[in-house]
Amino acid sequence: MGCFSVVKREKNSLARLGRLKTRRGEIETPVFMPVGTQASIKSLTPDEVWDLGARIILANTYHLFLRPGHDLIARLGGLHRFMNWSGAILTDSGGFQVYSLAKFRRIEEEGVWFKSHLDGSQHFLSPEQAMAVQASLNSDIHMVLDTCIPYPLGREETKYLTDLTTRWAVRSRKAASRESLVFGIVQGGMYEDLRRKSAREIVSLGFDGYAVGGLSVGEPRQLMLAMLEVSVAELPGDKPVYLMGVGTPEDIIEAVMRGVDMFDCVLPTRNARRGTLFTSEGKIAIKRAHFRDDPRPLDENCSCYTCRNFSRAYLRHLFMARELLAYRLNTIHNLHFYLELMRQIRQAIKEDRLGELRDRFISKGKEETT
Ligand code: PRF
Ligand code: ZN
Repeated sequence: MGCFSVVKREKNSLARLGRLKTRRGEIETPVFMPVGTQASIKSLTPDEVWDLGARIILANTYHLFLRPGHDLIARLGGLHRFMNWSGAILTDSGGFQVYSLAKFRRIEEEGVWFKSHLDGSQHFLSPEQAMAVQASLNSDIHMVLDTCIPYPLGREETKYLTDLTTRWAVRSRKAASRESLVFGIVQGGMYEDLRRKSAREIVSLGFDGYAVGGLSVGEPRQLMLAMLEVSVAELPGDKPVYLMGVGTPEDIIEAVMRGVDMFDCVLPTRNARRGTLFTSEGKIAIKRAHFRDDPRPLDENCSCYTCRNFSRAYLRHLFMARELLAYRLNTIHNLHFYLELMRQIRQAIKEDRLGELRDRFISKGKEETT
């Protein structure tokens, strides 16, 4: 039965080392899932993503439902075959994207009406349909349809949307495909008691894993961590915990220390395309003039393809000239940085030294390096 086993718990925090079993292989946790919204990790081939060490990626139901359509992907053999990715795929349900992207949305008990951000066409997504779309895509981990609770939001509205998310989770559980893993999502906004209630009710439905949603939506970092703590405290210790859409390297370490096993975030890939690069000395804005004739690699301590082969001066030139290679080289580096961070986190858990790793990152994360 168990798709997840905890291999080791860190002595000084709630961090754990785990193994997540999916149909597409076993995944070591804590893990970072690169974001492949439209069935592509932007600018990279699946082989490149694999060679960077990624074994699970995230794709979006919302986007693939609208374009090219899940039926088309199903006819072509499912998402793995369509995009030629043989690792695992987790699909987000569309809940969050409807709220962040759609031009118009109306939430009803049955589901959510929305207008496509692409062409304004009107669609309806119910909890059952979100599961059916993910079954068509044939992803390995399906997320239930949830509601997105903006920050800030009053208690009454937050309670309504949180309870609706629970009612949708009941329906999703019934509609779930047998072959894939299905994760429930905890909401509750920024209210401790609603978070606890949400977590208890979602847990009572018995999912393969649990996501903490509705965080990193503009709230102060300390509040995010506090809400994460109360949510995780209600979750079973033997199931994977996934913090959706988070975050910076520092956020990831803090969340691992609070018991989180899985992460996804657009930060490494999106920042790469905007010329913001993560290094062991902090972040670099590659467009800055003082990199114009800098012969050094982006990061002296990085072993990625980009750092082994190119200077900051060349990367700055590519970026300023908007050469397509800039996006590729920057994405390779930033994803390598995140995947390497996760390897360091797993090693630190083995050695009970996660606190040391955090302290190193906190001093480096703040300022831009020169
Ligand atoms: N729900 C879903 N996807 C998400 C979120 C959520 O709350 C977030 C919030 N950080 C990111 N992605 N379904
Ligand atoms: Zn590098």
